[in-house]
Amino acid sequence: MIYIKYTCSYFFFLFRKMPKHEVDYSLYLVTDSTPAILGDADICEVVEAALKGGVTCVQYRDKTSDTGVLVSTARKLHEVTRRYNVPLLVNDRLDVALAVGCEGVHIGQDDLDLPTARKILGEDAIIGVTVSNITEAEAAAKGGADYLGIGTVFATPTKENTKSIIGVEGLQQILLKIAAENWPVKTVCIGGINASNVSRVVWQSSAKGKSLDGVAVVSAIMASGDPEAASRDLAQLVKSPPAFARSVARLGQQMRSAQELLSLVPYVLRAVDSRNPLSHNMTNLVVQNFAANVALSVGASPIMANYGEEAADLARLGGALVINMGTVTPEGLTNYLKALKAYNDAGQPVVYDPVGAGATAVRRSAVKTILGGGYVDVLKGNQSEILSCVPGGSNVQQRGVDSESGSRNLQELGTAIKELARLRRHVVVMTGKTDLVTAGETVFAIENGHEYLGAVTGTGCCLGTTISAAVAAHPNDKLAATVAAVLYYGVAAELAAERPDVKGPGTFVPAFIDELYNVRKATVRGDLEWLKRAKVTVVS
Ligand code: 3NM
Repeated sequence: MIYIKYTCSYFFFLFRKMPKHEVDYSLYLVTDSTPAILGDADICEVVEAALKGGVTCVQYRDKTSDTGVLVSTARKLHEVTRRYNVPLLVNDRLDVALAVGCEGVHIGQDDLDLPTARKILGEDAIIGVTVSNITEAEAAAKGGADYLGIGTVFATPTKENTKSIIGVEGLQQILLKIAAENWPVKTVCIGGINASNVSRVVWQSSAKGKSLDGVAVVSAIMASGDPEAASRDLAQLVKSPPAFARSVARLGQQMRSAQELLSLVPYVLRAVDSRNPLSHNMTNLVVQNFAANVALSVGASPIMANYGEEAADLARLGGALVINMGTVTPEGLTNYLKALKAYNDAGQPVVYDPVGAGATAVRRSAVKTILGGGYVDVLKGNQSEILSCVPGGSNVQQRGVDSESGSRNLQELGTAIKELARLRRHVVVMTGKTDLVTAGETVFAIENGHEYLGAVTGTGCCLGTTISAAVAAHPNDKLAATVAAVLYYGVAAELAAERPDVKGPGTFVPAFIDELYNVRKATVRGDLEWLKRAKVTVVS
């Protein structure tokens, strides 16, 4: 054993040109020799093209070939990778890595254990470990793994027998733990990563100063007709923030006063009035007409388009998207994801209303799919809906789409939504008797509104439409835009309810639409009398 250890350390020392802590994991290629992925291409040619394009680390993964083939292929691959000064790791097979003298191995949870692998290969070898949860990550990090391959992020046909699909959220939870414990281990993620999602996944998963060191891909390069171009593209994208991140920078990084936000309200309303932004609603069957009329009253241009294929064209028009999953279906979910991606790619805002999020298993799963499938700028819902969006899943059981989750006080709720907003770097609106809004630092409480809002279906959904108009027109300060929208909506409801022609919820609806219109027009004229009703405070 000692003989092997010293021999191997010497071997690794001979061939590796850089210390292992300097390895660049940013674009990590995992090979696949199956006809479904590689086709009839030559693996060494594909890997060389990928290296030319910018791949920084290569793992030779072949689950089926005989040992002789594995060794001869690994040897050829190592000749190639050494010319590019890039490490070659072998999946699972320490014997093959030893025979070839490459830089290390990658082991899965069912492969040889990490302590034994380390004992055999020595300290200089690079050893990476597949992990899919915090327990596995902890064992690998404490056991001296050099990097973790975290996955499976998204379901992928490349590896169908994966243990669990963890999504961006699961990935982020592992990164958060690594940051909290200060483990010095490097990280890459794997599973379904490609040019269309890589920038988003890297950006969305980072938290509390911990970001991925890279991404691992198989099919995005190995199955590409042009592996060099595909690698060049990915190498660029992995280092580029996604389009939507441009306007997120200001969010939640500082304490802000209620007075400051109140002073911005007229600007937000006037911006909506003058820009007449598109409010693209993918909303439920119940509120389509109401939402379109609210959009018109607040000064937006509504389009009720539920077909995802249209979204790329619509996203270019400078508006915002509302995803309201009030009547979710599998087809609807596919359409939401397409639209979400289109608005993210265009850098245009998205408001997500997880209607009934805690009510059924289908809806809980839809929340995960949507929040893992893209970035939402504003998450808006009632208490149970928002608490159901907390990572790890709150066990709030919601009765219908309207029910509240109990009697938590404002401070507790404020803390919960602050955490959520920080984690996802978006605005959170929790509606209730008192509406709460935060971007992760200050929590604003807005007490305006009227009980009739709770007696008419769709008023919550239409608040999403109103927020979409505000964030589309005032995109560089989405917190101020959202607070303005919630306040404006609440005051318009008060004014409507006080009108002599309003006798109850039925007559309230047209009066409310009137008052949304009237308050906007008054604001444009410079009449800010309505703002004196504002009851906006900071939750300490
Ligand atoms: N390991 P693609 S997923 C090799 O979750 C591998 O540990 C995974 O392929 C894990 O980039 C995976 O084509 C396949 O989606 C990734």
